[in-house]
Parts: sequence; structure tokens; C-alpha cells
Amino acid sequence: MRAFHGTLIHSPKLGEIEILEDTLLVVADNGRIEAVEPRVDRGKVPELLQARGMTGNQNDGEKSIDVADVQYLERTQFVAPGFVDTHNHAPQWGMRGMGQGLHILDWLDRITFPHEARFADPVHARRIYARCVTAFLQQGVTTASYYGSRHAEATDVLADICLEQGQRALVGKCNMDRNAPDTYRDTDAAESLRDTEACLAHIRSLDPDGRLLQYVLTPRFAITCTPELLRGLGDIAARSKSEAQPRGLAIQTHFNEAEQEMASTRALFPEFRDEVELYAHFGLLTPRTILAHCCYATDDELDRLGLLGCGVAHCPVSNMTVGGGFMAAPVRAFLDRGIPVGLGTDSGGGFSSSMLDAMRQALVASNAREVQSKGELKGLTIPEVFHLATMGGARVCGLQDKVGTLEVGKEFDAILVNADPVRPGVMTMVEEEDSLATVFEKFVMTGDDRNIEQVFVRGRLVKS
Ligand code: XAN
Repeated sequence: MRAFHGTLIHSPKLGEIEILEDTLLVVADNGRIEAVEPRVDRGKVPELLQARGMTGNQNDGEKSIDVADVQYLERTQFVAPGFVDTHNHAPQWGMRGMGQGLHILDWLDRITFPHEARFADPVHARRIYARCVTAFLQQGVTTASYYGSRHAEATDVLADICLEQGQRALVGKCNMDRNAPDTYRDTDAAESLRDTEACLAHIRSLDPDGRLLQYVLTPRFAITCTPELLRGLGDIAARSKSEAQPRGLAIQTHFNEAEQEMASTRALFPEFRDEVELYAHFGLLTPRTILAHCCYATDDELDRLGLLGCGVAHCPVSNMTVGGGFMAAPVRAFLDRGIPVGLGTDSGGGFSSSMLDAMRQALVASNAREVQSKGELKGLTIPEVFHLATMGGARVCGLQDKVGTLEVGKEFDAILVNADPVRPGVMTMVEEEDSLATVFEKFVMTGDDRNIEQVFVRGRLVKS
């Protein structure tokens, strides 16, 4: 068991931040939040733990905590839910931000495919993936939805590393059997589907109860997939539905990302009216689908996505820099339709591995979109981007009942923030008279990973 006493900050509802002061939070050994007790005087904590039968030598060893082990937080510290990165290319870790200004298909050909091709070597994969996962945990990313490379063995390695380091993750082998160099594409649909099934089986054997890991079907996008491959993946998605998992496997792809990408998709699939019709035809748009970007989706497409229940991974950094659409996505239009939205670093199209940067850039991009839409699509607020980075992302990844907030019964995926650690180079600046809301605002707007002192996934300390 673990216990904290101090401030908790989370966002159960879009647009709202809940600040719980002087709160006792207890985490059971199974990683679940056992108690959240607001307004407890510090001096009363041992008494309360005793009254709840949580201290001392219980027969049930699981349910005991030594009062001396309670972490009492300072005024500048608070516990918040861990960040959920809904769109991340693990094999692009070493090329973040490279190829600035290139349009998507040129960026893939010149920078990305040669780089990802190196993951044919599992030793290389282990070296890069170990660093990637460590670095994202360092940034407070407790859940990531990862695209692997096209290689089955390297993708297995990525899943192994997430489990070893304790990161919650959706992991998928990238499916791509055309429009990529011979040195970096699946030979044909049959091979791609076989490798997919093998990775899925590997992940199920590593983590049979899906405690931390899930497989996510990962057609890169329609341009690099033959119709046969898209159909095969849709069939796997349909077969994965069961009584225990009525929504089936998660699916992720890039969607309405850039004008160059959309023109090429139309040329390859002229029979479809738009990308919603295309991906829906192959059974790839379900309530478990995570669509990255959606910068250019029309109102009509958004209405249909809303009905299908798909989620959006909003990647504000890459959208405005490399590979993406050079366009701010219409996030307010997604939210107005009740479409689940999370934030993605889109590392390495996105140059930053920080979800704080993603939140800040989401604010900036939404302001640009507000101006562009002549005020129709209102800019986002700090409570809204924080919600997207935590609970919104959890919903997009199908984890809304497990993580995203600090509520009793949820698993303890969390960060311990110190908004003003006395350390050289730290940019945040908290003053005596600051309210807790201001302390939080300063962290979101000026903080970085040096403000994230501890990171927990399922109650396990994964960064300190
Ligand atoms: N479309 C993409 N967009 C992106 O940002 N990164 C990628 O690797 C990719 N592949 C297709």
C-alpha cells in the first residue's frame, strides 16, 4: 500500500479541473486507488488510516501501511493523473523533428522509411525502444499508443520493453504492403496479416489479462495498404469481438491528415466518396478506432465519425510542423459532436516527447483555428487541454474505466508534480500568494519533466 496526503488535481469532466486540498489518497497493493478522503488535517492522517483498518500488521498483509511511509506533499506539490499519449511512433524516437517543412509523402520516403527500416535488426530495436520508453515515462506518459515498425520481431521487443519498464501501452505492428520501398514494406497482404496475428499472440501471452498491454491493429494509412490488407485487418477486428470484449481490438491509423495524403488516397480509391466511407467499408471504423490528425475532415465526415464512435488523436505539434497537414485540426468541432479526443505527441513527426508541449501547442493551434473560422470554433482552455491529455486520452484508448482520473476503484497511473522544485534551470516560478489553481496553471504553461518527480503505473513507481 501507498498513501499520499496533500493536493490532488484531476479533470473528470471536460473543461473542469477538480482541486482536492489536504486529501488522503491510498493505493492498494493491486495498484487500485482504495481511498480518496478530502479535507483531512495532516495530523489526523494516522488516526484516519487506523480507523479504516489500513495500518499495522493486519493478517491480510496487503492491506497495511506504515504511517511513517505516508508521503506528505508540500504546497508546490500535487498528484495528477498520468498523461495518455494517444499517438506515438516508437521507431521514430531517434528522428524526432527531422525533415521540417517536408510534405507527408516526401517526409515518409526521405526520412521515415529509411529510418524505420533499421528495425529489421532486433538488437537495434531493443536499444532504441528501451530509450524511448524510459524517456516517455520520464515525461509522465503512463499510457502510450505506439505504432511499431513493420517488423514483427521488433514489435514484440517493444511490447516486452513496455512490460519490463511498467508502461501501459497499446502496441501494434505497422501494416504496409505497398507504396513503400522494397526494403521497407510487407511482401504482401498475407505476410502482413500473418505477422499481425503473431504479434497479437505474443502480446496476449505476455499479458493474458491485458493488465498493461493491448494489441492495436495498425494499418499505417490507406496509401500503404492494399484493399486485401485493409479487408484482412477489418476481419481480424470483427473476429476479435467477444462477450468479454464486445468492442474488439483497438485500431489506429492516420486520417485526413494532409492535402497531399488526401489527394493520393482519392487517386488510389476513387470508388469511395471520402475517407470515412473508405475505412468504414473495410470494417476499420469502430468505437475502438483511434484516428490521428483529422485536420481536414469535413462536417459531414465528422457527423459520421461521431455516430461510429471513433476517437481522435489530436497531434498539434506535428500538424503544424513536419509531415502533417500544416493545419490546426478543428478540435472544437470534434468536441461539439461528442467525439472522444486525446492528445498525441506524434513523436517523431512531432519534435517533442512532452505532453505538456502537446497541451500548450493545442492551445496555440486552437486559437489559430478560431481566427481562421472567424470565431465559430472557439479556442481551447487550460482545463480542456489537461482533460484531453488525461481523461480524454484514456477514453480514446478504451481505458476510461481504468485510468485518466484519481477516483476510487481506478488504477493508480499518476504523476507527482512539484511545480517549483529548487533546482537549477527549472523554469517554473511559484510564489507564496499563489492559489493552487495558479500553481497548476504555472506547471501546465511553464513546466517540464524536471517538475515531474515521480511517475506511477498501476501503483508501481516507474520514475523517481
Ligand atoms: N502518415 C503519417 N503521419 C505521421 O505523422 N507519421 C507517420 O509516420 C505517418 N505515416 C503515415
